[in-house]
Formats: sequence, structure tokens, C-alpha cells
Amino acid sequence: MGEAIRRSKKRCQDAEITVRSAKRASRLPATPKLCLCLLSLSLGIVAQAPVVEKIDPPSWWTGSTIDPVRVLIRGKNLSGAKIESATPGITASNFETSANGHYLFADIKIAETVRVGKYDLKILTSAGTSNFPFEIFAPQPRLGNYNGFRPDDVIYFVFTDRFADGDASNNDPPKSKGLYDRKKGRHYHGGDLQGIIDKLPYIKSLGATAIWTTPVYDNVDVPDTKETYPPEMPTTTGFHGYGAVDFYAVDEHLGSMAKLKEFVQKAHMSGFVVLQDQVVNHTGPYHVWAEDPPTPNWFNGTVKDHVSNNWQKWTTMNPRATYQTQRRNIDGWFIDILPDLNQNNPEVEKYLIQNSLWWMAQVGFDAIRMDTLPHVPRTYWSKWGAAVHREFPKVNILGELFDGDPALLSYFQKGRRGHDGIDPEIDTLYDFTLFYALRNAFAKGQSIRQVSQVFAKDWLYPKPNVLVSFLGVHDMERFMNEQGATIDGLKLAQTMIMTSRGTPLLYYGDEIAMPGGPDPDNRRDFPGGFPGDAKNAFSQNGRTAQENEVFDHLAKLGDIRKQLEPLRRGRSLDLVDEEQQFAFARLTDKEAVIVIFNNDTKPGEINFDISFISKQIGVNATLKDSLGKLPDIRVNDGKVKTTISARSAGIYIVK
Ligand SMILES: [Ca+2]
Ligand SMILES: [Ca+2]
Ligand SMILES: [Ca+2]
Repeated sequence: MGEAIRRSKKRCQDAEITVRSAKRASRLPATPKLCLCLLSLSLGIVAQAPVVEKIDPPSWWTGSTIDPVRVLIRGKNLSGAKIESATPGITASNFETSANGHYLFADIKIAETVRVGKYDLKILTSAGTSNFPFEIFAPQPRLGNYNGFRPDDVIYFVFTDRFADGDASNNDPPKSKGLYDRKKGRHYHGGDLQGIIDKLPYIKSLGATAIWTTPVYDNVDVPDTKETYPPEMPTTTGFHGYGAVDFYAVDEHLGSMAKLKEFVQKAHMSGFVVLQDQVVNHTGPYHVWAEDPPTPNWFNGTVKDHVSNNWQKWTTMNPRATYQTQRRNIDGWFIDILPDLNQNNPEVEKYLIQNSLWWMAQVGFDAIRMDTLPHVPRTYWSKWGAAVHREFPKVNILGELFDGDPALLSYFQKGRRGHDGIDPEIDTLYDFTLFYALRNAFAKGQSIRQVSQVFAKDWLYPKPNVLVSFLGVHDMERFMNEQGATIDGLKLAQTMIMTSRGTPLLYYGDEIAMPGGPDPDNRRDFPGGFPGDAKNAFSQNGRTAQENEVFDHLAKLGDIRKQLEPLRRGRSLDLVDEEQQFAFARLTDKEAVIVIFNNDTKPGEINFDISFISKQIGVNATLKDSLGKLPDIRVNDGKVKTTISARSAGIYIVK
């Protein structure tokens, strides 16, 4: 009892300071301090000193475009709290606390003169004080980091948990035991950042120059019984990384922050640029905010009372739309489970923008792959994208808008204001329109005209030449699972994305024609990446003849693309546009490459005229196929007439 009174007296002394300061800060009328303490005592309420459990962001850097940085502190007994700093150059202001005392927002201003290091900040309430650490860090240097990707690159997409297990010690970590089970499709399989580091030479041998990995955020540490699917009922896990429970930590299955930095630095040293996968639409269902949000409208609704997402993406560009027709697509919770962040709340907006910049500065990523573009307000994208570009001018943003309508895709590309007056600041998008056409033409054997009809709509985009072309990612069945898919068809499709406009993207495993049905079968373990694997497809000897055929084809395409500038930077001009034959030229001022496809199951004759590009090719040249498969072509007075064998393609240059 005596101890309780002593603590209470101490709290009254602390309260004097706090109430005085709080009066200035909050413009609230001062409460008579002594009365407050006595009242507490007489009611038997023992106010407790503030407890800090987490601070987001935990660190920042001087000279940032964000000044002050807004911190969100989570803890207990934070009602009416304020922060004081004893460090010259670090000041705190603009405090807001949640009604339940679990959250405190504050602006932290950091002068340029503050040195890199760890500092203590003091948190004060009427009941006491406590200290918490805040770090000033040195961001990764500008040289060699934050460089963006461009059509000169070929992106390789690694599903980290399923690629290579480079460190068995993190497979079943003490923090989250029991989530590792390679027999279950939605459990952790052990792939990690060390595994990618180990396989950098392999990725390079394929001709890739950029790497995108699944998100690194810390995901839930216990079995997920909320987002479940048969047959793994009643539990799944966050093996995919898209369900953050901490936006400021690396999941322990993948490695550590130090390992992430090592991966990006080693990738840079090997000549890769690295894209970070970021998510701002939602948190995982187990994020502590879900049941205890920092503000009442932190999310669009609550766990108990929210709308579910209806995926009506087109409403985001509909000039006739009203909030009631757009609402479920923007505010709705995915699968009725994932807490949907409210980016219209200025505190949420700041939190998410700072989080993006923090990862970039900490790690030195070159680009951002942003999840779920059409389910977040365009007003947010505009501000977020501008903030990224302001801090890192060469960093570009690849937006995921899972839709085949080029009108919708182009509506989200940076470089033009929509009819809503917004430029969404998204540099480039996945070319989902092309994806569907490639699957139809080359897997299902439908008309190749569908591909040319996609390119015919390029005028819709502010910048069609930077779109990202792909045959599949982790959200749909693999190419080889389409009805009618063959190795020849896969190679044709690969030739198309490696020779046509845009930046090609390869999904891990497609280089060995890996099959795979819907999620999670499309995320199979890469053979040879895991302890005890009977087969090692990372090495030529471990691959079947067919796998080597596809791997070698892709590697050759990578090499050709690297050698021939027109394939990366040239203008595109179509020469033949038939039911199953397609030919186009890629042109720079000096060079031309002629790419010819026959998607028919029988030989196809094609005729075209290239006299208008005689400067680059000459009117009587001999053309040779860079792939070394098809016979030479003789140009006669600017005209080409040739027969192409069934289901084949050639990349022709002057011999
Ligand atoms: Ca591992
Ligand atoms: Ca975790
Ligand atoms: Ca949303």
C-alpha cells in the first residue's frame, strides 16, 4: 500500500509537467492537477504509466522529403500522452491519442544536423513517463540503388517460399512454430532469401536482369483459421506474404532485415535491379489493428461490420459512377476477411506513404510492384506515386490491375489525367490484355490475330512501350495447364514477349515448362531448391531434354534481346496480320529486326514488303534467323516471300 501511494505521488509530480505542456499542445482547459490525482485515488483508479510496445516507423533519416515524419506508437496508457526529446534537432509535436489509450500519433521533426544513431525519446502522461528508442539511419547510397527497371530488362519473378531453401534453420522458427509442412500447399515450404542469393547465378544464366519477389512483410505467426480453403481446413499460413501483420518487419521464414539487405546488395553486384512487392490495400486478418484500430475509421468498416469486395473494377473509370456503385470495389474487404485500409484517412495515408519510402531507403530497392491497384482510391495513388517519385526520381512503379480491358489499364498509367482530374502516377502496369491473348493464341491455339489486336490498342496508353508482358504469375493456372498447351506453344509465347514492346516478365518455373493448376498448385516447389529433392532443375544435368529445350530457348532469347537494341528500344511496325501468321519490325534509326510467327499447325506462307525500311535493311539483303532454327530469307527488291514451318518463329537480322 505504501508503495502504491509513493507511486501515486510520483505520478502527481509527473502530471504537473504533463498538464502544463498538454495545455499548450492541445488547447484543452487545464485540469487542476492535484484534484485529478486525488480524484483518481478516491475513486480507487490507479492510473498506470505509459507503455510503448511498438513504434512505426522505428527509424527515419535526415534530408528526407518527408519532414516531419509521423510516428504511430502502439502501447498502453497513452491517453493524453506527449513526447519529449532531449536530443537537439529532434522535436515532437502534434500529438493525437486514441480513446482507449492504445495509440499515439506524433510528428517527429529531424534537423539535418542530427547524426546517425539511436536516440531515446520520452513519452509522458499524467501517470508517468517511459522511454522508447528511435533511430536515425543512413539510407542506402543513391549510387547503385533506386535505379528503376526499363524495357532493357527482363524480370524474373520468384515466389520466395517455393524457390529455394537456403537456410533450414528458419523453416520452423521459434516465433511461429508449426507452419512448415511441405506436403501442404498453403503451408511454408522453406524457401527464403538465402535461397535466392544462392541462385543468383542461375537467374542470371536465364538472361534475367531484374528480380521481383513476393512480399517480405511479417505475416501471421499462428495457424490462420480465418482465411482457409479446402483441403487444408482448418488452417493455412501467410506463405505468400500478402497478409502483413507488421509492415515494418521481415517474416522470420524468409530471413531477417540484414539478410534482405544482403540479398539486394548481392543482386545489385550481380547486375540485377530489384523490385519490392508492396501492399497498401489491406492487412492480414490477424493484424493487431483488425480488432483494435488506431482510429475509428482506420479501416473501411470493422471486422463485424463491413462490406465485401465485389471486384467491379470498371467502376473506377466509369464517368457515370457514384459512390454507391464504386464503394464495394474500393472499400470492400477481400474475400470478406482482409481488413481494408482507409486511405482517405490522412493518418492512414501518411502511414502507408512513409512505409513505402522507409523500405526503399533501408534496403535500396530499385522499383516497387504495387498490389491491387483498382481497389484503392485513385486520389491515394496520385499522392503516393508522387511521394515515391519525389524521394526517388528513378524508382518506377509497376501496378497490378488484374483485368483484360486496356481502357481500364491505361486509365491507371502515369502521364495523363483521367476524366476525374487525377494522374495516378503509376509508371507501368502488367499487360493483362496481352496475357489473355497470348494464352488464347499460343496455349489454346486460337488465332494469333488476338495478339495483334492487343497491340492495335496501344494508342490508349500514355506509354505502351513500358508495359510489362508476361505469360503468367502466381494468381492463375500456369501456361502449361491450359487445354492444348504444348512446348512449341510455350516457346512461341516466350518469343513473343521477348521480342515485342514492353519489359518481359518470367515466372519462376516457366523456364522448365512447370505445370500447375489454380493457387496453390501454380506455386510448386522448384525442383532442386529443397533438401532431399530427388531432381535438380537448377542444373543442366538435372533437367529433362524437354526442360532444357525450353530453358535454352529462353536463355537464347535473353541473349538475343541483349544483343539487339531494336528489340528493347525500337519502334514497332506490323508487316503481316493474318489469321495465324504475324510479322513485325522493330526499328531504331540504324537497325531493324524482323520477327515472324506462324502459329498454324501447318506451314504458312507469308509475303511482305520492307522497302520502306531499306535504310536499315537494304532492298536485296539476306536475312538470317538469330534463333538459328529457320532458313535464311532472301529479300528481292524490298519484298519478302517465304514459307514458315508449323508453329514456329524467327527473329531475322541482316546476315
Ligand atoms: Ca528456409
Ligand atoms: Ca511471421
Ligand atoms: Ca480497398
